[in-house]
Amino acid sequence: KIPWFPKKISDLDKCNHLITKYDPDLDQDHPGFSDPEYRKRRELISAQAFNYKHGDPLPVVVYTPEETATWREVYRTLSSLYPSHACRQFLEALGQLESECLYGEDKIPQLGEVSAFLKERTGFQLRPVAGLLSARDFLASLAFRVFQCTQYIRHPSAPMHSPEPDCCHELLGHIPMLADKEFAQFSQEIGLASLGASDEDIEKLSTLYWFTVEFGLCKQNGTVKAYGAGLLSSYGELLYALSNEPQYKSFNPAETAVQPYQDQSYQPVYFVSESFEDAKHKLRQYSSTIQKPFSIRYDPYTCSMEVL
Ligand code: H2B
Ligand code: FE
Repeated sequence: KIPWFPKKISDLDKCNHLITKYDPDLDQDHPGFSDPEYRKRRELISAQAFNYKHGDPLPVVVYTPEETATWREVYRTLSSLYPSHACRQFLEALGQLESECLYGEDKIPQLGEVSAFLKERTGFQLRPVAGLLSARDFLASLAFRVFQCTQYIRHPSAPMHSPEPDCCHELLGHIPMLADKEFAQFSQEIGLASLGASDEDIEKLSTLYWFTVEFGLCKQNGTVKAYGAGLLSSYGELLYALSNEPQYKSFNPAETAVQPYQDQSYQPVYFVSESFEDAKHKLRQYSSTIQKPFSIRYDPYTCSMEVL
């Protein structure tokens, strides 16, 4: 039996299954667990995401001075590392976002503006999400060039670390990369491969996503740079990944898809791609080995899947 999957972009309204791991209401180790005010704030922002339907304007969050101060600290600290540690595509997009005044340390960018920026460049658009989504739902949205974005910010007691995705991770880690054409295509193809896939294949595609979109490294002019959002939004791990401590392997989907990963500490191994183009070709080859009783094509005119 083929698992249900979205056939048109508005079906993403049904891809809203959250995973409660790292939820500040349930996880005692979350830095916001014993802060009722923080949890109340999170609830308000979550409610906006829960009520969102495809086609609605993206919710605006009026951030407090304290939230903006957290953003400023994260932005400043990470920005100091980007010129030496981030890949060219990331630096280019971040430069554009800054020169268009969408990004800066004094204001947390609003999803609506950022979504319009991406749409012009790669056709990616954003939708708000209340927290960590199931891998199946998260990957399915990528197939439609939709990126699910959290809007709350991490707890002020731990500005340099968040156990779950937050707006610093999405805006600094993911958004600049999604403005690159090759990378956008790579992301969409992981999504397309996931539609109707078995649970085991979803697990493998999640692992691939983890070691590329979240923690990937790539070669550039003979040196290794970061393109993964988990790295580009974590000062500590960005330094670590590009130090001589961790092990490097070259990106090879069949091997990468079964590599055990860490979501509580730094990765034991990082995968290095030759280029996004090369990664995309290898991924395509890998996807064709996933057994499915149908084939699929995305029709960008109607934003729907053609199932053959
Ligand atoms: N949900 C959200 N909201 N953001 C993510 O970055 C994310 C997710 N990543 N769910 C997914 C899971 C990823 O870890 C893979 C696909 O499992
Ligand atoms: Fe992420």
